[in-house]
Amino acid sequence: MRTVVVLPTYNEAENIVGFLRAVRTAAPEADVLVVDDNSPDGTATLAEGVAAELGRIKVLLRAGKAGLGAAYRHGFTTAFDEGYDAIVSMDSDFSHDPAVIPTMLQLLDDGADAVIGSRYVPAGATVDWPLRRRLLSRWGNKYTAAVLRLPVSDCTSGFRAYRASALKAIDPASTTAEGYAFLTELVRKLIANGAKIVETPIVFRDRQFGTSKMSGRIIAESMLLVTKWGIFDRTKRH
Ligand SMILES: Nc1nc2c(ncn2[C@@H]2O[C@H](COP(=O)(O)OP(=O)(O)O)[C@@H](O)[C@H]2O)c(=O)[nH]1
Ligand SMILES: [Mg+2]
Repeated sequence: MRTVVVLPTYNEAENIVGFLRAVRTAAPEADVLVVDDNSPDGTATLAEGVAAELGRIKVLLRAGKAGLGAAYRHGFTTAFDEGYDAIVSMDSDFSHDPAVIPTMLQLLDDGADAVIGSRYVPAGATVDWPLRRRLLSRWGNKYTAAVLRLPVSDCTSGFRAYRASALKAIDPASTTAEGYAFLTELVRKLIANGAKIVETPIVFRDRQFGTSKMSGRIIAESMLLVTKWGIFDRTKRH
């Protein structure tokens, strides 16, 4: 399977160099696509430097910060154009361990259409996160799964592997969410389309360097959209 790892970055100057090396070590066969929203801290330039050294790393430079959803929409469209068979998505701040990538690709090989690295299945965990974020993520996910009736325990995990054809089939460019809700929006569309989703445990570690881009606005968008989709699904059924 020709594989690309899509890495959205915004102000990850302290992480990106080491992270790109870690990805190459863990998944040497995979190409990498960095999607940077013109980070003022020079993340893209640093990524270009590693790209020149290691090869098979591309940096997609976008005009400005437009959110995780928009960055992934752009990255996935590029990955489709370049004909990859498998697309891995993950954060660029070491919260997601690149060592799990081969397991995810194996699960795709075994027949999954999408593999979600889950904090909320047995052996999954979140460490170092403040209690506030742990609760928000855990209960946000419980709410999401209940309201949307999704058989997935971690809809907002950004660490995933997709069979490119299954992802293309739901047309990610047609999604609208800006923040984490984008991840839920994809799960919802994949399941509606009959995709086989498998969860594999991951241990999510809080970043050691740089800062989170999570905001009250992103949380509000997520809750609002999940509620809206839930109401929409119910009125459609009746
Ligand atoms: N390109 C791009 N990347 C983003 C944006 N917001 C967050 N990211 C990246 O998405 C990943 C997850 O974001 P992060 O702030 O660590 O979220 P948290 O782990 O939930 O606190 C990191 O690699 C960020 O650099 C954005 O607006 N544009
Ligand atoms: Mg993070």
